[in-house]
Amino acid sequence: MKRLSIFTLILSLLFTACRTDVAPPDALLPIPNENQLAWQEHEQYAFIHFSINTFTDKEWGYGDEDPAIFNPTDFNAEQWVSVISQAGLKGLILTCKHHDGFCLWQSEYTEHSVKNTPFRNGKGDIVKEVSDACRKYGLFFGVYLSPWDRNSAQYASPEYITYYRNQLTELLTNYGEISEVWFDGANGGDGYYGGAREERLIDKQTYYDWQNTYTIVRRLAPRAVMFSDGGPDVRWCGNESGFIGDPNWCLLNSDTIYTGKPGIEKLLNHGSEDGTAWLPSEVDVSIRPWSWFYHTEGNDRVRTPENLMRLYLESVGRGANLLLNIPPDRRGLIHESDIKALQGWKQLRDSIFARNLAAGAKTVADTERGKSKRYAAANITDGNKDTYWATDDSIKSGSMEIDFDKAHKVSYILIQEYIRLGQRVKSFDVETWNGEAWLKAASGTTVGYKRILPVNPVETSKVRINIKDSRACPLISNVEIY
Ligand code: FUL
Repeated sequence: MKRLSIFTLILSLLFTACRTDVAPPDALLPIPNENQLAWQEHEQYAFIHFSINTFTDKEWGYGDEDPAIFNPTDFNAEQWVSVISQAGLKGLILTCKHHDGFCLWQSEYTEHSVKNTPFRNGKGDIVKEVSDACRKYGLFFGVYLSPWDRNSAQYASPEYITYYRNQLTELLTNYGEISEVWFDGANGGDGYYGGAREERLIDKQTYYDWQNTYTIVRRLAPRAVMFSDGGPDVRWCGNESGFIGDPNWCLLNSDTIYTGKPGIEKLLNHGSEDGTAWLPSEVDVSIRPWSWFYHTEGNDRVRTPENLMRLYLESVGRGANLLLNIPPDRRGLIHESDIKALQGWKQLRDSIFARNLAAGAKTVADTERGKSKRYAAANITDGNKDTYWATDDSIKSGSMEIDFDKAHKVSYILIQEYIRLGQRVKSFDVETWNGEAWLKAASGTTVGYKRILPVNPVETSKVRINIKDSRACPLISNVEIY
């Protein structure tokens, strides 16, 4: 009898130690949908500004440009896509129509397009060649269709909205899967407008009737995310200089936000902790500072690999995605200076992130949800994004210690939250072990999908991550140390 009860006690202790039946935390609303989750994993990708402006040296065409000047004699979509793919970028968004109204495809609804150019004797279709090349190289493809059209005689009238939707429909039906649709916030002003040459202002809040346009996108491209200043799926970061704020909440109260609303830059840059919509941010910035289109004089002002690395850390490294603009030149090729910068940046990333010291390291935490193995600290170093460390519902802080045994130089700490159940962490810090004591190495506010913190390079064998405050019990799915 006595032996039996000791046996039962040991069994029950063992059972408690390896419990796997503890219920997962409830989702903390708002949470991302599947499209937003897939989008977040794209992390960095290319923006391509290529159009009539490439041939006029302008940034914003007036809309009266003669299509005949569009003549990229060496155009090669595969060159673009292979350069982009070798730089480790996951996809490409193309300016199918910029503000000047010139279309890179054979739109049925206008003559202001590649139809009337010497390019491929007027039979060419840049959208087709680029989207085909993307598929061949395994990149996703997205479209930019400027809502503002300085060529169209109909702009500012209700008929233009039909025109815009017809063009969007062409792009979403004829070019395979579209992963992102980009709605620009620059709208209304002077232009050619079919010869009227006047100023046309629109009511940014009502003119486009965006909700009905969104419905078209949902129907024709069900897996695409839509970007604009305030979503509906991805929000602007509030600047064109290449950084998202710290904190960066993927949450926003988007009801009162509309594209082009003045004074919302700071809000977009940080999001809001109490936001009711899941609206992650995309950082759009050009590899050629201050120009979206190619200009010869920009050839020696392309960003350096180190500068691109900074952009990366201040976007992807703060839980946003990076949309890096790379404008092809008049030949129709990505210029050698941009290629060099992209290659240098890729090499930098490869050397920094070459060896993850946390992979398989001994990992413990001071608290684990229900003392269950299912939420153990080891989940943050197991390389599986679907497992995570969690605390009990009532606990909003906790420390994870990662011991990689031998001392190594540590320069970067990468942390990821399990955002499927909502963004939680509000504040954290990182310490390194000097053999006798823990020394603070860095601190931050939000984590979100991904946080990469540079630390002053230090020799250490152990790193401790302290979650200091969280909107609800913190859920950490991955930690990497470089
Ligand atoms: C802005 C536009 O006006 C620029 O020309 C560029 O396309 C940039 C990405 O968005 O609003």
